[in-house]
Amino acid sequence: MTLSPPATLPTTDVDPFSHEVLEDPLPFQAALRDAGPVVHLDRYGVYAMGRHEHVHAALRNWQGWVSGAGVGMSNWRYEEPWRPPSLLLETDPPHHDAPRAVLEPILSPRALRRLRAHWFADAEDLVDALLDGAGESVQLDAMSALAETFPLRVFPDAVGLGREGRENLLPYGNHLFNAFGPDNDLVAQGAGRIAELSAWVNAQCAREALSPDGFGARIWEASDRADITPAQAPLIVRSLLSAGVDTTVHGLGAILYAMATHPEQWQRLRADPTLARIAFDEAVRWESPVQTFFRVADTDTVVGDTLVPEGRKILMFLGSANRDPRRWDDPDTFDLSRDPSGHVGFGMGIHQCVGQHVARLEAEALLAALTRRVERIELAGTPRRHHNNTMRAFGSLPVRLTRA
Ligand code: OVM
Repeated sequence: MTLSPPATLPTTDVDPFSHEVLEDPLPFQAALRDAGPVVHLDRYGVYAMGRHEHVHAALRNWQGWVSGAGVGMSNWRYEEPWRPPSLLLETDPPHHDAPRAVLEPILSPRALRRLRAHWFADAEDLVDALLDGAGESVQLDAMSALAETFPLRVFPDAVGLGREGRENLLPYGNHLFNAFGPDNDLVAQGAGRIAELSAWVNAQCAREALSPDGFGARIWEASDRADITPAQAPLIVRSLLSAGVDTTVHGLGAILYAMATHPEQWQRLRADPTLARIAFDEAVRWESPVQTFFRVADTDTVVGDTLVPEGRKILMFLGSANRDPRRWDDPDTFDLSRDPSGHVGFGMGIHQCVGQHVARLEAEALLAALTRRVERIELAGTPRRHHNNTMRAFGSLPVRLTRA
């Protein structure tokens, strides 16, 4: 028996990284899913997957869909990476496994227990300060006042960073996530400062730059045990600074937007704050702060009736899989009654977000403080999207908080 050649290859000339699609990616993603399991993006000469079934399976198949040639559009078989590759995100087994095994216990729920009480208290202080002196209600930008402020208050301290230069973290991450996409205007916007920002980030990864009690120091201790080499340690610290800030900012933005637009779900959460974890995962499914990552076909691979040739890039639409009506009832509805597990907003398989417990703890702490003190959270203006080649994000989220 022979494999039949590809019978169909649906194509599109729509640019998923255009400002029009970044402003509202849902119509494009619906068309992508309906076109078939694999679609060719003519504009870039890459393939794409948008259905949950196929994205989920491909993310679990690390042998067939590899990360070592980069998980952005640039194919490192032919192009130089713009920075030294991540030892976690942009590698395959066996190289991937030691860094992953070192980082996983450092960010495990058990290891985070010592941070829990501090982070809950920090969230209460932040929310108190916002409501303090205000009357019955206060109007603010939930992105700058909450979604950015809270992670920047707790996460750099937990890593063990010094106090200088923390304002570099968000612009560095924003450019990094743009750089996974095509070389478009968004990448050009960040290019001017990236040398300076990278130099700062790289300097913070040195052992001497890190406090002795943070995640960074734990990574360096793994090199003392020879679980990783001393050359690997700073790159693993860099992963924390790369993946740990913008993602949680926009994850918190997602849950705050969900709550501001679903008052009945907010009351449900206030009545039962133990729903905070489900609420955050449902927000990650619904908004998918990380929208996409690429893989490369390790060998000629047939998906559905389409052949993806060996060595070619394929774009996994996490956000589309998380809104696929073939997998989810009423996928566009934000609903605390659903079981969001199985969403691919944190990825899936061996690369699945190693920091997800950190993100969940941040969300839990902030939601606990807000549910206790805030009776109503409502939009007080039109939210403004922030366009990024990889992230679904808000630039501003005007809300009114009414005291409990
Ligand atoms: C890394 C890295 C950077 C960006 C994202 C990411 C979502 C990882 O440097 O390891 O995972």
